[in-house]
Amino acid sequence: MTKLEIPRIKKPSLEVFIDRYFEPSLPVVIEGGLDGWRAISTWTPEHLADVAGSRDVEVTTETDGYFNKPRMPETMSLRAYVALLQNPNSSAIAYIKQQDISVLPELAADVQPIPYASNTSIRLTNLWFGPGGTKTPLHFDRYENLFAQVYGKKSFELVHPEDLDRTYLRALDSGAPHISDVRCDAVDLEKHPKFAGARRAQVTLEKGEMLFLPAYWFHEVTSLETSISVNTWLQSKLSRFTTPGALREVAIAPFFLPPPILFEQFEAHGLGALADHVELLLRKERKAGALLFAGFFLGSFLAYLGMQKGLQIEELLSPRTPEEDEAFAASIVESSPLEAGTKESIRRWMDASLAARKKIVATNDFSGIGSDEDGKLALEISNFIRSQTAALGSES
Ligand SMILES: O=C(O)CCC(=O)C(=O)O
Repeated sequence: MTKLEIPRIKKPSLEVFIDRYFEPSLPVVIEGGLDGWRAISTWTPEHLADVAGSRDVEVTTETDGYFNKPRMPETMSLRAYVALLQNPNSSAIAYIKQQDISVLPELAADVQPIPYASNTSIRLTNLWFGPGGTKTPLHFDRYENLFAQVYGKKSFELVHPEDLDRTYLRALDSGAPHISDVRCDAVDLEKHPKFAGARRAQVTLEKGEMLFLPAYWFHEVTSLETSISVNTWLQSKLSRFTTPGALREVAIAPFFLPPPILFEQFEAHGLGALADHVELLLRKERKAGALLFAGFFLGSFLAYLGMQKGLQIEELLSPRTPEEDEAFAASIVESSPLEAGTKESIRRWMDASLAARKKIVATNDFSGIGSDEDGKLALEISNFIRSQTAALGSES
């Protein structure tokens, strides 16, 4: 195992935070990061019950505290939850996890402003509140994470995002393909031998500290005592799309993500910038991933053409089999104003990219898949996308 050190720094300026940590995707603990928050001086379990006790929250329960199974949460008042937490006879571990804080306006007001969030868009702010012994399994998220520890302590086990092939993630069609079956605090090397080579870090987050956890870094999170945390997910940077976790998401994403929805970045960065990412992937020798990625943008381009002809987003996103996707794409291409030769190329690219997608979903693996031919096709698609972007630009 390679041990990574996560730096701890005292509140840096926004510029320093962005240049040294946010841009290069490096986790960091910011000491005193939450200094301005009212929550730091007021929040305790009892206080939350006092000010927002009548609000409903979602509570998930696990007998051993390891929250690695899909469970239906139970709805109860925050006051009832705090009573449960303080009942010495409770045997199971009940956790308010990933609770959208906007349903608790009395509390949301105490955690403002979100430090270091001003340069990018906030997706969601969540409350995590539970006893010692909760464990969130090793997984990644697609968003940049500003994780604030308001009360109690939590321990984070981190794994470098490029070590995805050592993390034994669940299958791509499992419904939870971002979750690993490795338990960092009790690694079973018989079952998970490749995890021995993973680059790992351990961080203990204390009250008043904030952890910046870049998108796609793996994390397993354990509460060391009664703990209240608030995390904010930010839209991830486009450059993160070349990490293996992002490719995994592309493999199972709906093919026709229309431009306004495509990670909400399509319009901001333009198709040309996305094409750069195909080239980056090819430089990293991820040929199958590059083909998949390029095919995905081709799908978005076709969605764009479809929307110009009056297709609605629901029609583009309605669940379809890969075969139906192909037929749908063919119909958009057919009725488009593109030249016959271009139409023929698009059909070939769609076939190749859908075949790569099927293969990756079936094997749950990118490594070792991807021929030079895949790389060539990815580049052709990317060049096409670039030329179309230029054409769109000159129209406006
Ligand atoms: O605090 C936890 O239990 C998990 C937090 C987490 O996974 C996250 O913020 O993404």
